[in-house]
Amino acid sequence: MAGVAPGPTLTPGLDFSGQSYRDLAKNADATITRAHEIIKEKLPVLGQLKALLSLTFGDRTPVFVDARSGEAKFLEDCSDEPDTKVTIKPEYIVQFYEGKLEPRYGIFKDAFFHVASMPQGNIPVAIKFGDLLTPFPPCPPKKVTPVAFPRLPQPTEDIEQVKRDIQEFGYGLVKNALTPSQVSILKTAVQEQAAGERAAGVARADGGPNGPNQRIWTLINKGDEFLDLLNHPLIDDIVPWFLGDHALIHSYSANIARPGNEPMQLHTDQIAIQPPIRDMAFGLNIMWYLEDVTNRNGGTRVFPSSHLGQVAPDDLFTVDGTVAAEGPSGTALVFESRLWHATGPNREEKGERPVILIFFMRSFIRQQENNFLSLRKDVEARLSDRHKRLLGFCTTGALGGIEGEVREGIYVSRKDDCVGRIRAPHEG
Ligand SMILES: O=C(O)CCC(=O)C(=O)O
Ligand SMILES: [Fe+2]
Repeated sequence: MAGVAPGPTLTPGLDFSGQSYRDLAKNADATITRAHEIIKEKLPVLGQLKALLSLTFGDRTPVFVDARSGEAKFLEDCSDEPDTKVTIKPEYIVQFYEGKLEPRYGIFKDAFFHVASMPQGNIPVAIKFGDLLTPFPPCPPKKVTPVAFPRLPQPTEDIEQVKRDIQEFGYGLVKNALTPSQVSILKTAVQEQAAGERAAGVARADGGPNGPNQRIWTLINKGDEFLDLLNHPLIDDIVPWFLGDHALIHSYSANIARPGNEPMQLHTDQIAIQPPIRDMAFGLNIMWYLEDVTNRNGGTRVFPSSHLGQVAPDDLFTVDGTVAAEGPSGTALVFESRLWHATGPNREEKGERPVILIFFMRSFIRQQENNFLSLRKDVEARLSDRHKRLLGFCTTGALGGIEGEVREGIYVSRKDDCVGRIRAPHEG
């Protein structure tokens, strides 16, 4: 358990604090030394950075990769102002090198919680640095032009065409997945919930410093409309086809993109999968359009066909070269989890782009939203077997049982009397 100290000893005699396999302080030094060695080994390719980069490991003074001209140099000291400053755990450098960590995830994941570790200056240089350390550096996705993509997916009611589009482009659009009256019911539910959460001070905002966008998480708890949407036959048609049996809801949210937002950081929905396996898709997102979704009002920006191969953008903070997945209200955008995409910028003066996202992952992946802990008891009492399966309250393939249950298809719920400590004298 990297970085988590042992808890207090509860049982006299079972204190392991005197035993150790490594000296943690020495280990940290050894990792930094290894990171330095890796960087030195990679200097011939790091020349491509064409920049001065500083690297700070924990509380150490920074070291530098000077790639401003010719072959890069490793410097312990440099008085010039770096183009890019990166604060990073040395083990990430080792993991990049071993192909165990995707550089985009590695470079930004800690910054999510500790702003101080956000790279500063020219951020694409930071990403490129990580890529150049990896065994298989990715290629940038193809930019959308009429020559590069003479055809792109269009909304269609032909589900077989949608499946072909998902395979070829990483996404497809199901036209009229919702009727106008279904759209109206769901849109009212989303908009009223959004207003309610704002009024109650529990709203989740993003999309730039002013947070114009609003995300409504854990829709399972937030109204019968959202329980009903899980009965949609598109789910039956497309999710098992793509993810095999027993896929689970990874997250169930609504996202409202409002004017003045900044586009989301480009990402794939499986960037947290480590090691970064890209020859398999782990998830599938179904996004239900509750409004006409356009290039101007925040339509999801995608790099078509970027789900295939070692592909990743150099710059996560521009949507140049992407295309918006446009469709009339009632459309369902179905996209697989390796596709590079982002919520688009809403450049309208007024109006909003509300959508619902049901994100499914294969049955063995830990869910983004912890349904077991977040599901309201009153909602749980009303769930159908189908809901329970989708949320992970049913055993599949020996997973998800309680008290050793491995039979297939057993519904489980929290038991307040699981077998605990019962000791009897041992005979024989
Ligand atoms: O709202 C959107 O357009 C996309 C949201 C998204 O990418 C996500 O939830 O992962
Ligand atoms: Fe996403």
